Amino acid sequence: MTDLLDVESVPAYIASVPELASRLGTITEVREVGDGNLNLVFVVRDADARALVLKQSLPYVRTDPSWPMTRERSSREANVLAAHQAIDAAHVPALLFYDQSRYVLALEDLSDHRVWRTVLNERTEASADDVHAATALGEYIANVGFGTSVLGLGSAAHKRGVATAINPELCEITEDLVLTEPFVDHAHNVVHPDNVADVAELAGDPDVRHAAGLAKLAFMTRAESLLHGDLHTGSVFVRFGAEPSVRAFDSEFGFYGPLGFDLGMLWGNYVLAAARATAQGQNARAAALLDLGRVTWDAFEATYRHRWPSRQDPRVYEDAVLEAVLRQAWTDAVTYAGAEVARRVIGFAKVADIETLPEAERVQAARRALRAARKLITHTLHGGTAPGPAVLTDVAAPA
Ligand code: SR1
Ligand code: MG
Repeated sequence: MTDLLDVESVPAYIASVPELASRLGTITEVREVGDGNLNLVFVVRDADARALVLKQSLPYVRTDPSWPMTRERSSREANVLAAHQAIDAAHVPALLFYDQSRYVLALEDLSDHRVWRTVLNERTEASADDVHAATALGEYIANVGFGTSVLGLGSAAHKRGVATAINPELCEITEDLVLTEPFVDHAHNVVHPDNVADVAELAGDPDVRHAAGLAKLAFMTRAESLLHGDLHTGSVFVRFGAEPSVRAFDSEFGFYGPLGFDLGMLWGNYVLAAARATAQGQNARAAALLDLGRVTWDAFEATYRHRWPSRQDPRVYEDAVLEAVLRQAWTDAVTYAGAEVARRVIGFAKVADIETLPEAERVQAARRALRAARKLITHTLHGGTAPGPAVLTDVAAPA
């Protein structure tokens, strides 16, 4: 018998779990809204308009049921959410309850938010709202990056955190899908025939593979901070207007890794959004999207510097160490941004930014994105090591 929920079984499930039943009255609406690659997601509402979200992991990839996937990812997401909530509650959905026996997370309902990628893809002009979101995310990355590190936690708590957050199966997906497959021949790699030469240009550059190898090694060995692990614009809920709110959700890929990884994932998705805008003839908007890289970096840097005086063990962690940490985060982020762009064009998990364009524009956008990816991945290898906040504008802008 399956324990997987569906719209019909959700009310009985909630009634059977006291921690959930106490939060809702008579249930009047259950909707399945999951649109990602992996999970079931239900929005549940009661007669008094109270609501919560249930997220349950499937034992396989939702978009490819022949691909088995550990359900323990739900426990890892619960762990990341709880840790991030303790440090920066404003920028994550509240975790209300976790049912380990059925791999169900109960989360704050954010139905009045929208997925940022969808909002970005609908826009035709640059928006100050996106600057707000990019700023909030820079603050989030710095808050949780510092707060879960040795500097924020001290030695023993950091080691416990690393042990608790181990996430081998989902890390391996990132190692494969983001940091390996786009740069080698692989069955997951499918592009439009007119982009085959563009992929060959990228994958044929020995510096690209060299940089990807170094980035993969860092991803697998540098347990610096408890990361979100999959911080693309489709993992961000936004609500703009009088009460703006920006929340990073879907942290099931979370683990202890390089501080610059989440920044790089996000930067890569700004580049993809810019490639779309350029292909649509929105050049000013494309420039504004690339400038979001600077915005996020500035907020990240300011927040990290603000937290620095609270660090553990300042005896040896002098201010020169702060500069080195920031420099390392920046150089890592540039490389990971390039890998994210490449894999979203070439590999298994493509993005609507490119895929929903009409054919000719899609080919154009993919070409621009792949050229940017190549420059970003190899930027550090080619000597671009100084933190320059305008990196996306400088490196990834269309030629
Ligand atoms: C098999 S999972 C494919 C992708 O979906 C997730 O959102 C991650 O980005 C992962 O790489
Ligand atoms: Mg996801």
